[in-house]
Amino acid sequence: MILNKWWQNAVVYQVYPASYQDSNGDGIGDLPGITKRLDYIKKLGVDIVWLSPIYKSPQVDNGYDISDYRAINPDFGNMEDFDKLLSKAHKLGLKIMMDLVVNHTSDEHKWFQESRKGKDNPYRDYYIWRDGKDGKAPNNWGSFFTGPAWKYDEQTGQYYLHLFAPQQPDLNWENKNVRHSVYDMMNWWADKGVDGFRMDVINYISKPEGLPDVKKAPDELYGNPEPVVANGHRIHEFLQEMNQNVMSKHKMVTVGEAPAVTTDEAKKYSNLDGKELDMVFQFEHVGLDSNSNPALGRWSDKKTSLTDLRENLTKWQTALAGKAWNSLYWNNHDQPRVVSRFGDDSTEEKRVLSAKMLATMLHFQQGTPFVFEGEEIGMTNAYFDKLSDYVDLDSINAYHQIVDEQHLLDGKTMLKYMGMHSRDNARTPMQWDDSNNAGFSDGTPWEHINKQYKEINVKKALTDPDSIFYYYQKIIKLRHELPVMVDGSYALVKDNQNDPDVYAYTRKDNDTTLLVVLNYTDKKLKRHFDVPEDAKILISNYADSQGDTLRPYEAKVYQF
Ligand code: ISL
Ligand code: CA
Repeated sequence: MILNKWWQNAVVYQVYPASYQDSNGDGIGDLPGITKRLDYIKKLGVDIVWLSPIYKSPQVDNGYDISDYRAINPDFGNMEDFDKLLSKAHKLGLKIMMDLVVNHTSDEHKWFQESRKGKDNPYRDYYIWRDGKDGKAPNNWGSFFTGPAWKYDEQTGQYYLHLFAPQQPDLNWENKNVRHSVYDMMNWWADKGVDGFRMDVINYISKPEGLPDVKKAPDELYGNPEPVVANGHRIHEFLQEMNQNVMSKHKMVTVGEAPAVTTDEAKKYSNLDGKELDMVFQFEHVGLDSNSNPALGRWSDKKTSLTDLRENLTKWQTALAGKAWNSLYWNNHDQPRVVSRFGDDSTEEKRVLSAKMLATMLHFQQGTPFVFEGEEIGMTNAYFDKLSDYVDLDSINAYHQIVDEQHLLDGKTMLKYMGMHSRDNARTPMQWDDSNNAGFSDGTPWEHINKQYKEINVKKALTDPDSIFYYYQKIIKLRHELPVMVDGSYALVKDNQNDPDVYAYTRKDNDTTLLVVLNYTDKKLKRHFDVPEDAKILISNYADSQGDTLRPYEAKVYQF
């Protein structure tokens, strides 16, 4: 296996700029705030900081709607603030990974402003315009944020495609000028010194020929275009072209967000030959708790079983081994908090134990781990109880469609599901201390602070040697020091591979074996594993090992 890439033993930390640290009291996190907190990030021990979008944007989708790729959103600061952030990060030995959102732009981007002016405008073909069919949209696709994926534009009497919000028109990647405009912009950032890109829904950029109708489930108002827009027929050609024009010219790391990616596709995207991307974010393990009714999508209160989770993680570990490189993640700005989702936040003790158990499960696998801000202190879901607490357009739209329009669920049930799956769960401001607004801002935060900030915050975590923070710090350090965590082969422990409660796997290279044992439940269990007498416990969330007895959420890693 080829293990010669600088990012293969790296750990990435994701910052959601609006929610990290406000420096000027306007209630919105900003670049000077992040710069101030870089020492904290360094202390955690990570290598790379991924910044969610900081570009100029009307913020309809919190920056995933970009109106100028070469300017900073004024709420976050200016280019000078960015340069300071970058240079301080580099001084500390941290790399900066930018978010690249090029499946779509904002409708306020100058390309779109031009494009909508007329059919013969030079930018017309930068976007996907079509005539209607019998007075209706060109096809039956629905937007991922509810409603149709097409918007009629009176000025020219045509519809444009928007897979996300109407203010996020899709770029037309069939157009060579679009592609090269994107490559130029990427090179511009790389020349400035950024170290990589996380590419938003990058596997959606090649749309199918003819934009055909798609199947629709009985309760669905529109068809889900994902099966035909994900991994489209020209996607590998586009990424290879991007690689030749951009990635091959700089030392950088790339990770592509790739919903609906299979392991076979992932082997092409993130092949070790380096012709396309370095890694992709797959979505299968965070889709196991989706609703069985496609019209309800991810809105459900299903708890993922260990059996399903283990089967899926194992599939990715096995399929990509020696061929491609995995990303490893529980959390990001779109996903609920891991400790509330796969763990247990019902008591303080269980929260801490299960957060560490889940960190162990993920970080000992092969791939590059991603930690989302607040995960390292075990931040929980926000558990908002009224609709007016939510700010994310995706959650609010979904509520209106499912409850008010389609009457598929009553309001109470939908709010319960939102408490478990809304993207707002990840986006509440970072909890720095127990002072007003959790030390995030002197003003009124743009999004409510999680009510638990007095118990769960950075200040408290840093004073407690047994905190989740120090557990993450230790695990990250181990990845840098122990080659087997990076290169070791993964295998399930045979006798235990169908155990509904305990997950046990090994990582092995020529010199070392690690045995990872994880109790996924809050019960005391007995399990026997054969380990040599001189095996040592490398890390555990309990102070001692009781051999075959596994206490609630116990995680331990034997080294021999
Ligand atoms: O958020 C989701 C459900 O958890 C996904 O369907 C999400 O919309 C999808 O993963 C794409 O996400 C990315 O692109 C979106 C943006 O809203 C997300 O924040 C971003 O991560 C459109 O740019
Ligand atoms: Ca601010």
